[in-house]
Order: sequence, then structure tokens, then C-alpha cells
Amino acid sequence: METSLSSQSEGCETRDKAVNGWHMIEPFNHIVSMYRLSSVAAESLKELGFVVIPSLMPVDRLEHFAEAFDHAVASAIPGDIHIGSTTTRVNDFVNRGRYFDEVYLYEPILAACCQVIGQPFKLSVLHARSVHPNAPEQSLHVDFAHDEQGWPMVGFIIMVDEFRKKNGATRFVPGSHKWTTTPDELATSHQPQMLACGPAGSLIIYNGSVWHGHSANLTNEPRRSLQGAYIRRDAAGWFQQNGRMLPETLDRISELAKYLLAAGQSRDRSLRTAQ
Ligand SMILES: O=C(O)CCC(=O)C(=O)O
Repeated sequence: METSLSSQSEGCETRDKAVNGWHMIEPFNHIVSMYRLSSVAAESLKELGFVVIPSLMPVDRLEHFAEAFDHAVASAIPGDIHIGSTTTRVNDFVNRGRYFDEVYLYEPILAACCQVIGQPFKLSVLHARSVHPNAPEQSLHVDFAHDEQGWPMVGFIIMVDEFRKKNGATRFVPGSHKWTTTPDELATSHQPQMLACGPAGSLIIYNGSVWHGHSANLTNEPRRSLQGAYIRRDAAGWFQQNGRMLPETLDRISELAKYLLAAGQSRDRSLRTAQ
């Protein structure tokens, strides 16, 4: 199937009319119809608030991916690096080379956004996050509380290193995305927790309203990951606010990626789908 963008419509209503042999459909409806989560993954995301998809990235790409990750982190300017008490974050992996172009387009991530957000969405952030060696566990938190419209965010984490019990794997309180309380309101340590473990190249997808945080890293090595978040399309987004899109990125990425970044666009645009 070929896809390209047209600048002729915006909004989330369905469009489905033939124009010069093309069928026009609104991009969100295109993603809903074309992208799938397995029923097991969909159930886990719905009931637990997260799912681990093991070894999504082909094994023969892992080494190059980790090298590209380290190179991108090492070459970031100080203004893009945030060193916290337990993790270091490096911003904007949309603009750090072709190795990172596909990671925010993985089918299960986009399908999860349709399931959880349930309305047109866009990428909010894509950054590196490394848990420091010997870091204590992070407090449980939500990224976004749910609101009257539902759940506003889907997060995803690509494991650059294996996530293990001892090296700071992400912990989740299963089902907590459905609660009306937030972590500050209860003694969080008493809640049942599940660790999201997996080999390097695995993917975690989570509802941004589930209670989560990294566990303690008891090793002498950092626990590396690439992390992103999708939010409602009409919410304020990092890429637009920061005007970060590089011309070479825009030349390189697909039309679907440009739509999902909503970068450099004053209007949403429609996908043209060849029939
Ligand atoms: O890296 C992780 O495992 C989770 C990090 C996280 O939730 C955060 O820093 O807000």
C-alpha cells in the first residue's frame, strides 16, 4: 500500500472520496484500520495498563542500534541533556539520525494509541533515558492523569539493554490506570507491582496514567533505553513548541511520520491511500 499526504483537510471526521484515482481518508482512521495489536497485548494494555513485546527489534540490528544510541548521546549539546538524581535524559531522538526513524512508527505503538487515546494523536517526545549505575528506585508516578475525555497519553520504552530485576527495569502497578487516586495520595510501597523485563530490543507500551517508575539499578552499568510518548493531537507538543525539526529529518522520514510529528504544519493533513 502506498501512502502520501494531501493538504486538503483537517479534523477527525472520516473522508473517503475518490480524487484522481486516490481515496482520501483521515490519517487517524487510516491508522485505526491498518494497525493492529495482538489480542493478548490489547488485553494486557487494557487490564494491566502496560504490555511488554519481547524482542521486537531484529537481533542483527541491536548492536548497530546501541552504537548509534551511544553516539547520539555522546554528541548531544549540553542544553539537550538533563542529568537527574537517578537518570540522564537526552532530548529529541527524532532528529538524531536514521536509526531512530522507525521506532516511533512501530505498529503495536500506533495501534495502542488508537486503543488508549481513541482520537487523533501526535508524538510528544522521543528521548534517551539511562538509569544511573547503583541508582535507587524512582518514586511511582503517572505521566498524565486521566480526565473527562479519557486517557491522554501512551508511553513506549525500547530496551537498548536487557531490562532485568537487578538493573532498574521499569515497575508498574497493574490496573492503576483505572484508579481515581494518584500515587501521592497513598503509601505506594504497599501496592502490588510488576517488573517489565525483557531482552534488548524489546518494547514496553504503557498507558500514561498507570503508576510506574524505574526500579533500583543494583549494577555498575547504566540501564539504557529510548522512550517516547504520544498525546492527543490538539494538546501542546514539544516538537512544535521547540521548532526542532531539521530539514534533513524532514527529507528522510515518511509522510506518516511527518503527520505523527505534526511538525512544521499549521494544519493537520490527510493521508491519500492508493486503492
Ligand atoms: O526509565 C524507566 O524505567 C521509567 C522512567 C520514568 O518513568 C520517568 O523517568 O518518568
